[in-house]
Amino acid sequence: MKIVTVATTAFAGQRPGTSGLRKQVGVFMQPHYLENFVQALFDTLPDKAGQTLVLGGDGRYHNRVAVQTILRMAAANGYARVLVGQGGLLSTPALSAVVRKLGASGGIVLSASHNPGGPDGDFGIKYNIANGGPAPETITEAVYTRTQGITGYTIVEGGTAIDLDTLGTITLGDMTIEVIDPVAIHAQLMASLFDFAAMRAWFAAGHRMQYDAMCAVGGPYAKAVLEGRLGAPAGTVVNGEPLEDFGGHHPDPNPAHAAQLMAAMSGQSAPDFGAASDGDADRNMILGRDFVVTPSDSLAVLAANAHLVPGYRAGLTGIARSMPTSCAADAVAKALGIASYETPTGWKFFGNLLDAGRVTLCGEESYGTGSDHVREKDGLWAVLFWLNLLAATGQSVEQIVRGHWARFGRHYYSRHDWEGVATDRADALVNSLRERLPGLVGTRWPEAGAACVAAGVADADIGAWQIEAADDFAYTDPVDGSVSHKQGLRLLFAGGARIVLRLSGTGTQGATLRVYFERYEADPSRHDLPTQAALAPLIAAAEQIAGLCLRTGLNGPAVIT
Ligand code: G16
Repeated sequence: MKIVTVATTAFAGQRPGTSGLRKQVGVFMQPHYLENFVQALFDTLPDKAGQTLVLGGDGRYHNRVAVQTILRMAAANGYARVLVGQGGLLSTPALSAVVRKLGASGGIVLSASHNPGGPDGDFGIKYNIANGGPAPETITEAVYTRTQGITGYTIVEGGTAIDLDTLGTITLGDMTIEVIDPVAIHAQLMASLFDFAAMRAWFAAGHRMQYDAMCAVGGPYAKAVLEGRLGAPAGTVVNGEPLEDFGGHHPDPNPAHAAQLMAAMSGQSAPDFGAASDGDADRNMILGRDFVVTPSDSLAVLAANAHLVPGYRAGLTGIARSMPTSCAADAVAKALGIASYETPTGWKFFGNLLDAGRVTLCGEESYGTGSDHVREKDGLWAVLFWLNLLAATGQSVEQIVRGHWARFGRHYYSRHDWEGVATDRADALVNSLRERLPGLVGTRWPEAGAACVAAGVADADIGAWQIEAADDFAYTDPVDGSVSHKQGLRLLFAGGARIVLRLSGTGTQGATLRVYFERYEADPSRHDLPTQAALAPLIAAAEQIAGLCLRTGLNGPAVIT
């Protein structure tokens, strides 16, 4: 084995965002680009002697090349052992599970999550620490700082390609590479949490399900459990083969991008239960027949019914949600008499709360739900949790959600994504609004009242649509005291309605402005409003207050979920 040091120069912009470093494939394929980032990461971590690293990705274009490179760099940087998913594949939740189960010092996930793949798509890299969760900002910032001063990286030179497809052990110099089957490890973890016998009976009774894996890494995991262990008919999992370009699909499980599943779940002959996961299988979407469950409601429903699931029968310690996620889960926490936490966007902010045992369930509006079984959100886990509830209650998805609303009230919720905004325009919009926040407190928004009337929403005078508080969300981690500023602009109306604006940290082209709307409705006779109509007052107020069309130069949001 010959270790060489290759001279390099720094690339600008290697700062990780909400979830690792994400760029277009062409950027990652530049000579030294990936190597610089990996070397900066290895330089930032303590001594690698005797340490185990877990490595794998969602199989998107460039995954195999990147895995080969990182293996040769890990050997040159002194790792004792690397565990690689077979074929170089690992879902994000499976990586978290493997890091925790096998005592690794950390893991590298190669993924750009729900972003499209292929030669013209996106690529990404993220480091997870020994608890199995995304590295905190202290580490990602240190890595970024190191990338800006890097002058060389070390790597094992040449040699033949390492066989990633055959389970077993290979040596690379002093380092051992173990090609593992993460699907079996994850399936075993799921079996330890859920009532597989009841779920098998649900399928045996003739209930049907469609799981859309979106040609991404989640297919084999879903097939192994649903069609393998639970006896669902073959074909329950569609788009189940991971492809480098996700079959040309946008592997983002929401009603806009999972159009095939939405169509399949419509009509009297549709399956009882529909679900999808994203590129790296950590996101989930839950559907009933002609019925969409919002991610915020999903978290609340899981929390309220956790006692029906073996792994959570002992009760929950607390629930955490990201700030833009609806307050539906808070209502459940209050009813259960347990703590609720509001964190910034990004799964990394849940890690300390989970490690400290303060929360059992976490969730985000961005189709992420998870628990303390790993330190990532987990798409298949959320789907199986729902399946367990269907089997335990005998109810449909819609019945469960409507029952939940009747008990806790309904939190109408929507996110509008303004995509491809020029970065300077997006920054100017957010900065201008931030400066005007103090002056907005106490103001009334007659446009909101007018929008109520136009949308046929009767309560035109709800709190007279007055802004009670407005701020830029800051978070102090209750476990380690670290503070994160500028996490989203909040306009809080009397009566609990909210508008939140923030810039996405996961895009790769221009800026994406996310505008979140939430409004609480206690009255069950008003739980059937079309969501956009129910939120029309807030949507009108946001346009008036922030000047969205004018300042972005766009006619409207590209995606509404
Ligand atoms: C990542 C993070 C999530 C976050 C989401 C959206 O998910 O892990 O915590 O909610 O991005 O972030 P943003 O609004 O900044 O784009 P994923 O599934 O993309 O890894």
